[in-house]
Amino acid sequence: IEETFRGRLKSDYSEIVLGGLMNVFPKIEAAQRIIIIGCGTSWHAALIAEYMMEEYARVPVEVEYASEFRYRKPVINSNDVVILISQSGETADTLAALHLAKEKGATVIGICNVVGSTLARETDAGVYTHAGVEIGVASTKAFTAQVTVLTMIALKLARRKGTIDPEEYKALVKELAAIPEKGRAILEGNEHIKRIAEKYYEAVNALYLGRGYLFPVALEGALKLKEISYVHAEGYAAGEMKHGPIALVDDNLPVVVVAPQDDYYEKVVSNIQEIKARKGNVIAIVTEGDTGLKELANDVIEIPKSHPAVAPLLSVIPLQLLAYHIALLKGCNVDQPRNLAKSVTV
Ligand code: F1P
Repeated sequence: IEETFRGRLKSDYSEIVLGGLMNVFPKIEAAQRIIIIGCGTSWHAALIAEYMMEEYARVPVEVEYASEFRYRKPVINSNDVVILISQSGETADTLAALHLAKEKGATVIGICNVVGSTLARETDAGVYTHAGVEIGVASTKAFTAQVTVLTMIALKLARRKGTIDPEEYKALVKELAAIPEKGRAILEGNEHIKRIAEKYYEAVNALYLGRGYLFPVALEGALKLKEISYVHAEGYAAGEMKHGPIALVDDNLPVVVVAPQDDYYEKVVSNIQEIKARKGNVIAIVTEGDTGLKELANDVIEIPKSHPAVAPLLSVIPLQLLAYHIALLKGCNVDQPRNLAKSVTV
């Protein structure tokens, strides 16, 4: 987080971070549609961007798995802007999607972490996430950096299009600047998260739930657990629980619910009540000082209060730490999980 934000939020932060996009920004502004493509964690970052760009920049956004997009004969127009996200910049499916979009005349933009990677070289323009070297195979800080960059793009686009209230824009920029400090506060809760991991690491399944901007965070939390500790985990939009996953709930199932005090709070609390009524074990990610959920959930992890649109940047941190501690307790290699490669080049 430090690396991503260092010195970049002073003055007009977006001119500095998004410098590589300035030439294509008029095209982004004129786009009839933005298509955002990635794999795995990068796809989850794309989903958050969809929510944000549609809410604030009022532009239609589609999110696609690169592995589907490249094969499914999608409709691509020359006035589409296609944003490709990849930590490594070498993921084969993402590069194939890039080539397809380019062939159809769309403007192609890359967001990646590795300077000089194929994605960086072959896109029309792009942004480096500068998240430092990702040592572990499972993407973690790259996710935070991708979401940061996408948030900046969404806000800049909204500002230029005049679709965001100037006061809300200012408030969101401030919120973004406060993320590193709030992130540090969450990291200080590491020991507490470790103790929660000790309670649940023998579970064979886990469910992750979130709503709105925190639905993709639930997906990402589940993916991290799967990737590094080999526990079967599913992420769901909390409102979907009653359409299937609720059948899984019993006293053996840990359910991680991302439940800060936002507009969805009441609905999420009622989801938690439904889980508790079926004897599920709830680990809730809550806003600091939320005494109500402390009573209701089995365990809570507190995060500082934030604007809902930047909440993914904070709420993903305890989920990454939870997966990390569970993996260590199970004796897994957190940096080199079995069957996974840092760059999926085939
Ligand atoms: C995509 C990805 C990662 C995942 C793992 C396998 O990589 O699915 O999100 O954690 O490392 O590859 P990338 O295209 O973002 O480099």
